[in-house]
Amino acid sequence: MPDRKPRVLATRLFPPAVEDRLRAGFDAMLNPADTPYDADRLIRAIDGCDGLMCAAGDPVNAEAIARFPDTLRIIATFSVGYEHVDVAAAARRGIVVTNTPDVLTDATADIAMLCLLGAARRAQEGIDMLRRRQWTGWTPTQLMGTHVTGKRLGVLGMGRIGQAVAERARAFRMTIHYSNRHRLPESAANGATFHADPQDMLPHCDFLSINCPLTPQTRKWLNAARIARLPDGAIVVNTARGPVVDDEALIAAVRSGKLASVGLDVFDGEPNLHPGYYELPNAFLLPHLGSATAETRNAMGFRALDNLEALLLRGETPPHQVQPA
Ligand code: 8YV
Repeated sequence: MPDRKPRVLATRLFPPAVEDRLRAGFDAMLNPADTPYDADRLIRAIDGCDGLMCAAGDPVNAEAIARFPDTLRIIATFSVGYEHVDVAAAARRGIVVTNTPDVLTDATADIAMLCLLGAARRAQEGIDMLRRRQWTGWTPTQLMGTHVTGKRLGVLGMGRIGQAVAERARAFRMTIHYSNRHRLPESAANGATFHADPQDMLPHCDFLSINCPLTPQTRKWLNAARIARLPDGAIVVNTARGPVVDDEALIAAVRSGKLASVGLDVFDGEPNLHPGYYELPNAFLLPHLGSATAETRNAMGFRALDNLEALLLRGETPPHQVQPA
């Protein structure tokens, strides 16, 4: 054990059980008001810290990392996605970066199915009609949506979450197609059809679920040309990262009827999503709820703490270290 508690800056208000454990092991600098940090405030606050516990949206980019104090040894993000952390810049300064894989797979896959069903079954229009007191009664043609059972689902990014989405979709008797950097062994593909080039998968997608990380290669991947390859009336679901889609193209495709709908939990520029989405009555939109269950958020926090404790309290390699691309 070090002779003093290592100091850790927590950028957000984390669940109580997570903060209790953070305080027990570390000299914890908390953010009870949950005011998001901008780069300058982060640089001031992190002075003298050994560890940083951050979250999606925090400015942990190359410029900020270059200004971090020499004392900082680990950046533990409370997320599986880590595009907000410049891992290469951290590595150049000898700072370890960790994430929280696995524990949010099921919660995020559940939200993908909620988005898929919500978009297919016109849930937003139904909810709006009801809550505006405009429902005058059942009619044989009211809010007819898209049938899910037996349809084809294309999964873009068949990692842990993509596979969990496919597993759920099979219970809806959907046929699974997928595209991934690597073909999966059959035990993991479970009968899903592999497309080495994701563009070749698009004509087979009555539903497309985006489950890939945000990288320079996937940024604005779903653009107008690729949307055109989807069957007419297809539905796009995104629970990964907003910037994987080109918002203008997606909104135009829903407006024109090329796409029946979209189910989105993530947005470019969150929380300031493209205003065009608000004008699509049939879009099913959620405010980044993918991992938002009490159990999952605790598990994410504990996983981030496993990483911090391994390095800062025991001098061990953290269990969930990520490497530069
Ligand atoms: C998290 C997520 O809630 O873990 C991720 O990558 O997208 C979310 O579900 C969020 O990023 C917390 O930092």
